[in-house]
Amino acid sequence: MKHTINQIAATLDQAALTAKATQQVSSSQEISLAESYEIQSQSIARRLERGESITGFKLGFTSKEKMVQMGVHDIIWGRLTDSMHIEQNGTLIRDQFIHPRTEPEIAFKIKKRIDKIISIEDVADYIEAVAGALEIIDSRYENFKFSLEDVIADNCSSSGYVLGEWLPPSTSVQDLSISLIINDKEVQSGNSNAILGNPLESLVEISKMMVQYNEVLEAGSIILAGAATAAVHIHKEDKIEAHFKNLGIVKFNVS
Ligand code: OOG
Ligand code: MG
Repeated sequence: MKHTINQIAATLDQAALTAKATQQVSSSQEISLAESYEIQSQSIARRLERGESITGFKLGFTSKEKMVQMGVHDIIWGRLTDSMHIEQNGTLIRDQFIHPRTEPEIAFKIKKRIDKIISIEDVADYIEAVAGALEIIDSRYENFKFSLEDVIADNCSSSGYVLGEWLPPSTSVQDLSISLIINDKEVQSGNSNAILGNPLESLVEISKMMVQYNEVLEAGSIILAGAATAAVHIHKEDKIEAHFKNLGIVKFNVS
């Protein structure tokens, strides 16, 4: 049976809320790209009705490493809310997630409203601060498997984020070594230029997508540029760290 946009949004929201995986939408019906973003919007609206607020946006599949890991090859965007924020050195409760993974990210804080397409030359005018970050992704689909439309509908697996210290916008985010360390062992390493050749390009890309989907980036919004490495599963009692050249260390623990 074909489900409505509203029903699919409710199912995905419930899957996140109860930490129980659901079937891929694409296993039972076809949805268009526009419909998948509409499902995302409606499922996030349910969070907003429960009192959450939007803190920013994330990009996905901005690096070859992530495209190869997940088999999806288009840039996508999702929404971040305040309830997804985990304090630096804070604790993530494993049982509130289905099959969580983490990945190092670069974060930007937006200085002034972006409501048009910006070019790489203009990007610096819009950045208030930069930071290292860790994203927690937790696909609401069984086996962490999805099509492009599935993952967009599922808010691009967004589940949590930890921010490092905010640094001045003059801090270079290009050509930075990045290392993901779990329980004192390096499990992934990469370079920030894996993100679109230059992580600043993520702001150009998000500005294009915001215009396309009639959204705006308000001053103070957080943007996650997308991971430069594959994501790694996390488990109870894990101690997670990301080390970035120039941006310092970002950490959280799992209980
Ligand atoms: C989708 C989210 C992709 C990234 O940084 O590329 C993403 C997923 O991998 O589940 O967050
Ligand atoms: Mg990510």
